Amino acid sequence: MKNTYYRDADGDSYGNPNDSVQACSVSQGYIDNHTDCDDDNIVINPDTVWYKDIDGDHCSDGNTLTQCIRPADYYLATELIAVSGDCGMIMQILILRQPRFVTG
Ligand SMILES: [Ca+2]
Ligand SMILES: [Ca+2]
Ligand SMILES: [Ca+2]
Repeated sequence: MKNTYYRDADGDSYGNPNDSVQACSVSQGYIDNHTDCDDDNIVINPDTVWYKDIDGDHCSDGNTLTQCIRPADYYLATELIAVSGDCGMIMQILILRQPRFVTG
């Protein structure tokens, strides 16, 4: 009895639904699942965590989605400066480090 195996070109262990073979056993470069939406990119798969950055300053507000297709206004961790805090913490630290001038 033959099974269907799917091409896993990028090696992320998720197969390409549009590229399958019928075989008795799994062969090199093929896998028994078909949930990779981008089989040319190892970092894009159904376990990919996307970080929300709606204002485009490369700092996420900490909201995430885990799915294959990139949602609108979401980015990979590697595309961002920070994955939480939305740069607010960084700005706050910078402000706190400023020398304080006593007035009055
Ligand atoms: Ca793949
Ligand atoms: Ca992939
Ligand atoms: Ca942001």
